[in-house]
Amino acid sequence: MAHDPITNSILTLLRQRDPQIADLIAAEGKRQATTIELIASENHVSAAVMHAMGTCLTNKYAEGYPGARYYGGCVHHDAIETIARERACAMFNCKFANVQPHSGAQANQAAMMAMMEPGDTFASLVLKDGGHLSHGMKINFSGRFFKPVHYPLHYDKAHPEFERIDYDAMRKVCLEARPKMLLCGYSAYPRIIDFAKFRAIADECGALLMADVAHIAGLIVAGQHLSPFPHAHIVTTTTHKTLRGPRGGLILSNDEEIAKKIDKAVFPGAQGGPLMHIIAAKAVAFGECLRPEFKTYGEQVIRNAKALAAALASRHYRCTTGGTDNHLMLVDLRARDANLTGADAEKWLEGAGIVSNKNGIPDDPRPPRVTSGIRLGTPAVTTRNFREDHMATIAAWIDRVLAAGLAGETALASESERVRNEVAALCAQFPLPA
Ligand code: DSN
Repeated sequence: MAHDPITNSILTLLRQRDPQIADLIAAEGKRQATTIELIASENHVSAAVMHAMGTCLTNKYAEGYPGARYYGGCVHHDAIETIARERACAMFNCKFANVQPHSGAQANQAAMMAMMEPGDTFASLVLKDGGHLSHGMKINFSGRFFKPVHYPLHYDKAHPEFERIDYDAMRKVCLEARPKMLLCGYSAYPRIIDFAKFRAIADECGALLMADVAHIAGLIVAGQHLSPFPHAHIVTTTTHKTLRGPRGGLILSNDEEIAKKIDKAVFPGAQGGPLMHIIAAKAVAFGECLRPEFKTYGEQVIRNAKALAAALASRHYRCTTGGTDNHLMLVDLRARDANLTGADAEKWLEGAGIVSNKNGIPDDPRPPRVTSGIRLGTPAVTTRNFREDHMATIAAWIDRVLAAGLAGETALASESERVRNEVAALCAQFPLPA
């Protein structure tokens, strides 16, 4: 049986009907239950969210929006989508929400298609500096159909804001390129985003401000990060990271004209039938986010991240920008040992039951499949009720495994086994949500 109780209950029936898939799901449930999840973009949903996804709502086509569908039989779907929208607006204190995007990338696609014509220019942070695939990579729709210009970080080691956004340089880039949209919000940036500063620059250069808060959305809702409202014209996010909902996207705004354009860009512009079972699960997760205990969760996510960054620093790892203000850190492994790579660290740590992802650091000389860094985040371990003292333990495990990996295969094999057992013993004390 999987150790994950929610998955266990679902599997009872599935095991009779399709044992092959049931066994694989059980194995994944066990993996999640017995390992430490440090991927900054992942989390563990509640039983209520998980159950809402596995319902009869998946059977229904509901193209359109509440009260204006292209199919009959949508009465309950209208009510569910309306609740999801209302809760989304309540979470972010804004007026309009589109809860239909299937993912964050599709939310970004719809937002860009709503406000720009093909060939238009937008400004963003490039992926290798912490941005996102859908913020202008050439191989993505955003780089193929629009023209990205990128603003920099401070790359000068002597600068007090080293590796943080260079707001003055960003202003210059925007004044020169006159982008139609200015994007902020990142996948691997450990510091506070000053949305008011972005808005001032957007206004100065005549751009709309779009904030992709996929990573920090839950921190915003918990009151632990500045809000993008009232500064951003459009806010996009995923719903499965710090928001702790089902995999999906969400677009928010305060302007009725913009909201109408976004609705059209999502459907019929980018998508067909909405995933109503996922929208129901979004509504359930948003309901959870609106409870007082979510504020406590957000506070603890940040406390844990700061504790993990400090514990790693004490072991001679360098977190970019010198630490973190949010849920994630980008660890430059070269400070610990010049031969350490992100690819090796990811693999070695996974062997010891600690799951992370290799990640380029700003100005990384190594290619994306190798990298000099790993990205670590605390949303999932905090859901599991790990606290600051556990972060110190995790940092010690990370160092033991990486030191053993550098020492060679034999040392790695025995240390990995020891750490894996210690990790599993700790995980057993902190079961996944039930
Ligand atoms: N792929 C996500 C992440 O890991 O940050 C961003 O969408």
